This record gives sequence, C-alpha cells and structure tokens, in this order.
Amino acid sequence: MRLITVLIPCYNEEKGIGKVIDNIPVDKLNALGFSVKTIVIDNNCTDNTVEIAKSRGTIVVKEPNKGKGNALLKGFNSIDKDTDIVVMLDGDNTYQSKEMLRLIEPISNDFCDVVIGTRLGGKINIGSMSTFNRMGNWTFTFLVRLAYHGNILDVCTGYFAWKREVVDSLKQTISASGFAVEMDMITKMVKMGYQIYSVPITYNRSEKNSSLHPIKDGSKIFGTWLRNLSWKPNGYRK
Ligand SMILES: Nc1nc2c(ncn2[C@@H]2O[C@H](COP(=O)(O)OP(=O)(O)OP(=O)(O)O)[C@@H](O)[C@H]2O)c(=O)[nH]1
Ligand SMILES: [Mg+2]
Repeated sequence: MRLITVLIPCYNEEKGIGKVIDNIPVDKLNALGFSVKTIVIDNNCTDNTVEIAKSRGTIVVKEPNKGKGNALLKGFNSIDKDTDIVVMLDGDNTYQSKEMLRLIEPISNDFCDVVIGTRLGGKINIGSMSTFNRMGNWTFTFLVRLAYHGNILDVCTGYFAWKREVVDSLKQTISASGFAVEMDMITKMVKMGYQIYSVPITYNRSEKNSSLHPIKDGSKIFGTWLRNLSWKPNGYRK
C-alpha cells in the first residue's frame, strides 16, 4: 500500500471540518492501493475544531504562529517518512474531499509531480467567490503564466497534491506565513522544475465569514509574485 497524508490547516473550522474529514474517499483510495492518514493542523483554534477532528480519530498537531503558511509548514514537518503523496485542502468545506481522487491519479501514474485543483477552470458555485476575488485570481494566474511560464490554471487554489519529494523541497524553501503561501509555493515549484498540472474542481460557498482581506492579502500575494521573480532554486532543482 502507498501512503497518502492529507493535511488540513485550520483556524476555527468547527462548521466544516467534520464534513471535510468524513468525505475523504478512504474506501475508494484503499481499493486503489492507498492507505490514508489525515492530519489537522490546529492554528490556535478557539472553537470545537480540535474536538471534532479527534472524535474522528484524526491526528491533530498544533501550530502556535498564526497564518495558513505557518500551519502548512507545520503539516509538512509532521508527515511520516513513508508518505508517498501529500494532499492539502482547506478545513472550511469549500473544496470537496471526494474530488481528491482526481488530484491523486496523475501523480500516482507519474504523469507529473504536482496537481492543483482549479476553481477557475472548474465549477465556482453561487456565492463562493466574489467578482472582485475572481478577477484577482484570474489576474494572478495570468501573471504567473506570463512571468514564470508555469502551466497553472488557478494560482490561489487551496487544493494541492504533491509527490512526497516535492514537499521535502518546499519545506526548505517556502517563506510566506499567510495567504500568500500558494503563490509562494507555485512560483518556487515552477522555478525548481517540477511538473505541475491542473484538474477541474468544485468550489463551494463557505459557511463562515470570509477572513481573506482582498486588498491586504492581495497586496501580499502580489509582493510574493514580485519577490520570487529573483528567487533562485540553487540546490533545489528537480
Ligand atoms: N484565516 C485564517 N485561516 C487559517 C489560518 N491558519 C490556517 N488557516 C486555514 O487556511 C484555510 C483557508 O482559510 P480561509 O479563511 O478559508 O481563506 P480563503 O479560503 O482564502 O477565503 P474565504 O474562505 O473566502 O474566507 C482554512 O482551512 C483556514 O482554517 C489563519 O491564521 N487564519
Ligand atoms: Mg475558505
């Protein structure tokens, strides 16, 4: 059996986390020859996220420094050494856990090193993404394609699957602590020479209030795009 580790970074996700964990297609993955281990990263949750995750038998690790980037790095540092494929998705049930199968297939068949789920090329359900955020996501995606020549179809997505070796490189190189982490990872992975492809996914409305600040977080994402133009992969080439 090959091992898939699923990472779910969480800051107060009591409304969504149970559904995200329950809908991971464990039986289908087992039938395809994968065992599944799920790790919730508790990023200073003050609600019932941790209790809900533990009630499902899920491993919970704690990251005291706030920000999705910090939480994800903690997740990268918590995976077992025998993990073959790493998956990340948000804990707010805006991404569909069952669609994980689609992200894993191209990696398990050695088609590529990284798969991202694209909302822009997929289904954006009503109320899940404002027009402003959609324009921002298209713009950032275009900028990455233009300047980095990455074959990317949604640079701010929260759904990823990686070959384990890619995560080993990323954990030494990512530096964004918050919502710019996806831009940081994608631009660096392109420069490191990893093959990245996109599959269409569904994006659903979040049941919680949005914590993403379009202008403040958008500026940080743009800053990361700009800064990484001069980033050099040095020893981290594929
Ligand atoms: N807001 C926030 N989210 C975090 C933090 N650390 C980890 N996360 C998780 O990162 C994921 C994405 O965060 P969201 O707040 O859903 O951000 P988003 O999906 O970009 O935007 P909206 O859902 O529209 O608010 C979720 O699973 C969060 O729980 C943190 O410090 N702040
Ligand atoms: Mg969200």
